[in-house]
Amino acid sequence: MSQLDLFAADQSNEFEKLFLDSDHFIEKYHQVDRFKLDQPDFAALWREHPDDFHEVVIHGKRVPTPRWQQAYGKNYEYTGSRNNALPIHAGHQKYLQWCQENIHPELNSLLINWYDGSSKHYIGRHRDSTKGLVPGTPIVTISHGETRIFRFRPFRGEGFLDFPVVNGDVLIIPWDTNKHFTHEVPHFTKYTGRRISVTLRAYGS
Ligand SMILES: O=C(O)CCC(=O)C(=O)O
Repeated sequence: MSQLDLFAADQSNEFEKLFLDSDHFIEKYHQVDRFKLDQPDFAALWREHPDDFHEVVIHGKRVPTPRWQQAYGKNYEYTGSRNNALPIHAGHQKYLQWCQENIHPELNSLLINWYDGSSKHYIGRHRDSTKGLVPGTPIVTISHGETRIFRFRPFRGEGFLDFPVVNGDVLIIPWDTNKHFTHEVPHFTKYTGRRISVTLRAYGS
């Protein structure tokens, strides 16, 4: 599939609440127009990825993340590491404005992940660190580029549920869902394109 095909899908703006079990759910806005990046805008955002891979500490060893990652606005601290934030810039305002108006007014920081499918990039099973977050606030992930699978598993439980995330999708993980379910973006060999995710969180002052 060419990179162009990856941007071809264009349907609705519909909102869905998707239950993971009887008590926990995620929410999804499908293909929000302003987040369906065209190729030039995608390429411009792709060029912003850092040169180096961020490193986390696992069992005392420094391990590079299998994707590029950069925090903006507030440092993101997780897995023995801190992703030092760069300042939020004008290109980020559309994410903050839309998410504050439509999802939660306190969303104030971004973490961007760049996945190159041809390099087998992924993010492994985890729950988001809540250090410094305003209690009760949601985590929001916006997808650009190649469609990938977003997988949820019950924390310390069995089984999984998969949700495709396509160019322009906005996925909302409520606070309580992040407590009880892990999430991940696995790599499968069919993924050879590029995906960028923009995650918004609400940090207290
Ligand atoms: O790429 C995504 O959509 C998810 C990113 C994520 O889970 C994270 O950065 O913690």
